Amino acid sequence: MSNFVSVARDGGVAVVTIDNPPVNALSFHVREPLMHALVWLRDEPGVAAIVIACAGRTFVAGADITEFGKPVQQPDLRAIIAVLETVAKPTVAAIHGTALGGGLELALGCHFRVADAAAKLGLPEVKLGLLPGGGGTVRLPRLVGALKALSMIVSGTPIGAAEALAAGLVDAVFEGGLTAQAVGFASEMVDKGGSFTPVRGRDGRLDQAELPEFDTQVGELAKKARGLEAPIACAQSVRNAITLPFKEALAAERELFAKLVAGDQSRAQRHLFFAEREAAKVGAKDIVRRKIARVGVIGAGTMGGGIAMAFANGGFPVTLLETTQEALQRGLATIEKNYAVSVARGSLSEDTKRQRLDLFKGSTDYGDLADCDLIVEAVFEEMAVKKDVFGRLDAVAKPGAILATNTSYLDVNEIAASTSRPQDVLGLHFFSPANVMKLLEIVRAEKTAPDALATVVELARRIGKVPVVVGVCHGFVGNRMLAARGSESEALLLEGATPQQIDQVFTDFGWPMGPFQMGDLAGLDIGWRNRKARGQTAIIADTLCEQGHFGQKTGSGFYRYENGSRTPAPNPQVEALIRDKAAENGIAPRAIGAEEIIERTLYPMINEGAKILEEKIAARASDIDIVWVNGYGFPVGKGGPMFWAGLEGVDKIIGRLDHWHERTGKDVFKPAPLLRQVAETGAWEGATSQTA
Ligand code: 3H9
Repeated sequence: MSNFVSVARDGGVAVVTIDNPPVNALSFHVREPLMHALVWLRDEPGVAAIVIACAGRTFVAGADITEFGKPVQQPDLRAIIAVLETVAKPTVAAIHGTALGGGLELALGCHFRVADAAAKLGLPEVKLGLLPGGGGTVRLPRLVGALKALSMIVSGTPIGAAEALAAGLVDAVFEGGLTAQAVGFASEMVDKGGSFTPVRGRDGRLDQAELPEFDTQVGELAKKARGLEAPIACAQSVRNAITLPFKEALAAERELFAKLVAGDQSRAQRHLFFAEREAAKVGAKDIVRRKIARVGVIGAGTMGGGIAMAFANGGFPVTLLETTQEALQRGLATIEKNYAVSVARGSLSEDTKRQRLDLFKGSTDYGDLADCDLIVEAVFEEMAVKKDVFGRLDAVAKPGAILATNTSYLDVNEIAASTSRPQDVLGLHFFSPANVMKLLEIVRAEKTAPDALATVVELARRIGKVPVVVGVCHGFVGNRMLAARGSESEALLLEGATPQQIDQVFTDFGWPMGPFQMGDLAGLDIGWRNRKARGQTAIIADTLCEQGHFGQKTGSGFYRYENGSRTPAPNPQVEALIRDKAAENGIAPRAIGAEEIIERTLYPMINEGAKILEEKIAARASDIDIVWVNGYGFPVGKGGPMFWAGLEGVDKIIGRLDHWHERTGKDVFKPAPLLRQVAETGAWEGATSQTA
């Protein structure tokens, strides 16, 4: 029929195969022939049943995301599903790989769904700032009930075939030979005879009595949504499935979808979807990656233990090295405890826990690292200590082993130069807790070999991390911009803002917490130690630390935490301290508004991002967005700092930076030349290449 949709006959059953690599997205060039095929087969008397299957590695993974934001070319997915529902003969979706978004909605247009045992099914549109717009919110509840549909649609997390079978989403699960089994299933249905009710007509599982429970869950959800529109719209649409007739609920879904797809939040989240994939494209496709079979981790403290767990979770055997048996046993015990907590929470089975623990080999002898293909050190953050470790590694590691430093700030070129094999050295900046946090800054040093870099980028994705390659500078991308974001914190306090006021501006913006809550959580002593090492001071934070107030762990910091509570309460002593210090420094407090707080925290951060691009520490503005969304809680609905700068208006940002630069003379406010270029060209990428 076309290159993308073909039809074959197996007896009386017609098999329609979609073949649109890599993920069989429902692009216009698929929809058009698919529609023709369905209309033809519906009306073809010799065809007794229709199976919809896919070639390649997966069933349809959704609508074609690249088409969003452009005029819709008919037939759209809804029209195709409407035609499917006019077919009187049995229709069967044969699902392998993933049936996601519009893919699952297409399958919901069929009378039956059969799945390969390894298949996953879900409606992940919420992660793109959308709701399922092809009838998913009104058809799924008809099969699995409204509460199950709510949880699937609002989380966007796919479920496995067995769960889908138990929930009523699929009708049969097969191991291997899926298309043939689907044809067999369709023939059985033909033999059974009778009429087949489309999903839209099956109201049996919709239960008004579930509404109070449904609304309670939506209430909880609304509290967590942090300004995101899509989860709320998803919930509203599923609710409509219970309260409105099918047609009206479908029309309401369509309206909500149109609104979301045209909005900034979905644009931002779609940007992040492609940015994440772009960031992982490192090195030519034909670069031969090095083989990584065993990983070594040096240091079994919080960071080293977390890194070791991250690799074990990805299925890699890990040699964990410590200086003493005691420290090693302590580290291994913590790892075991962490896995036990996951088992207790129900997120890990006892079997998997045992399998993971079996992957660990503890040692206090550097010689035991000789069979490792990648060795990550997570020792004390001090150049002399790191160099000593790399000297030892140089002596024992096998040729071609990749040697990585987990540093947050140190010069990876200097560390590499302390070995005889700088081409094998790079930085792997994990974020704590390393077994949980997705972001991995991969630091490319001057002499890092392209194949070593490409190997770790691929490896990072295999262990579920989001990798971003960055260059060498103090703090790399994330921590360097964090410093710029915090550079005015103290000044804002002294001039009249309170910690809670600043934090409120951050949480209203969509951050999970503000900078002072964050400081209290991480421990104020960390920043204090860093400042002392660099000869820097911060009037308020230093005083708090001198008085022993390190944040949550001491019961007080910028906030009070009474009786072990983790909820920050305003701290009158801090407010008095701020007033005293302001008076000492001759600063008269004034009212400071939310706008000013944003201008003096987030604008310098964007400016620093522009400098990072100028210096080629990051390859693209979108890489910076990925760092901030995955490592620092920048709100996804705003697409990361550089994307948000576009929404905010780069012209406006420059104007205000100029203003604050004039007023304070501080470098953080001096607009980077690249920022001015972006204001002219309207795009980060074009402006970036001009400075190349
Ligand atoms: C939707 O369906 C809306 C409807 O409800 C309403 C309609 C009216 N479109 O991730 P990978 C590309 S919204 C276009 O690296 P994996 C991707 O960019 C959609 N392109 O592979 C990449 O390109 P490149 C709901 C897509 O094996 C390549 O495919 N569906 C799409 O790690 C490989 O992707 C979703 O949200 C797409 N839909 O993971 C599912 N999907 O090579 C989104 C992928 O040039 N997709 N590409 O960089 C996924 O979650 C993963 O891609 C998947 C495979 C799990 C399928």
